[in-house]
Amino acid sequence: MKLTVLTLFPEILRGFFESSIMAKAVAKGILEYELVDIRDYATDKHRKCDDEVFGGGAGMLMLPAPLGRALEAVGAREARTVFVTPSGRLLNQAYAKDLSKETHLVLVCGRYEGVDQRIIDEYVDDEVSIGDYVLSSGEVAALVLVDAVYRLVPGVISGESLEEESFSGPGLLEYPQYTRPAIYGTMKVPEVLTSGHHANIARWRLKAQLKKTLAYRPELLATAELPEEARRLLKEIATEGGSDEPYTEDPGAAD
Ligand code: 6GU
Repeated sequence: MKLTVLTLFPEILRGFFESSIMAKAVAKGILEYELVDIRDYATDKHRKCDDEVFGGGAGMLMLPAPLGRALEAVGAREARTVFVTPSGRLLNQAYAKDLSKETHLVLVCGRYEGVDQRIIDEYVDDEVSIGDYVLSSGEVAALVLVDAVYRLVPGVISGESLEEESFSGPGLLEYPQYTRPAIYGTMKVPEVLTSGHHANIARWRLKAQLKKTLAYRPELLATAELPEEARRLLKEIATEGGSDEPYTEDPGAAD
């Protein structure tokens, strides 16, 4: 996959693209990237890239001409082109998976109040937001999108790590995990996890996933593909009584 990011602040992105997993994927030839400074496509001596909004309103818009030239130069018409903006569709795992199948993905980072609509009409396939909150920097949102997408490109990370994580599998949040030491200060690792009893461990983990999902993301339970065992565990959790407290896992609850 080739990733092209158009931005007024390439230096915000550079460190991420040069960091470990990304750099390995690039070295392996799985990924290729280019960071394009939109300002390099401005033609006046001030390299102006923004102007006031027709019709009035606060803030500045990105000018169509420099951005249009940048998009032409990177071959955006032949690529999947995504504008990163708080007024786009919400990013989720399925959409990231979809983008990970592209051979050339072009991301446009918005700054100021946004970009001239004619650029969106002419070049942009999708407008994507990373969540219902406002960031001052579209580059930060673009990095989130890049990270969600590139790691799903085959060969970037191991398939096993991909399969076990939240939002693949049955659609539950991940269970808590522990490593050495088994006793840290006064806190003990749930005994079942050191028992070597694989069926009990699997049941404890599923129950912990259900509890955590109930506490933080109950709406996921409506669409999760749950094994039969999960239905029984949900009833068990219900009889144990709910709590309004922040999520805590009772060690050994499924013993
Ligand atoms: Cl894509 N950009 C900005 N500036 N803020 C956001 C966003 C994007 N997604 C959520 N908030």
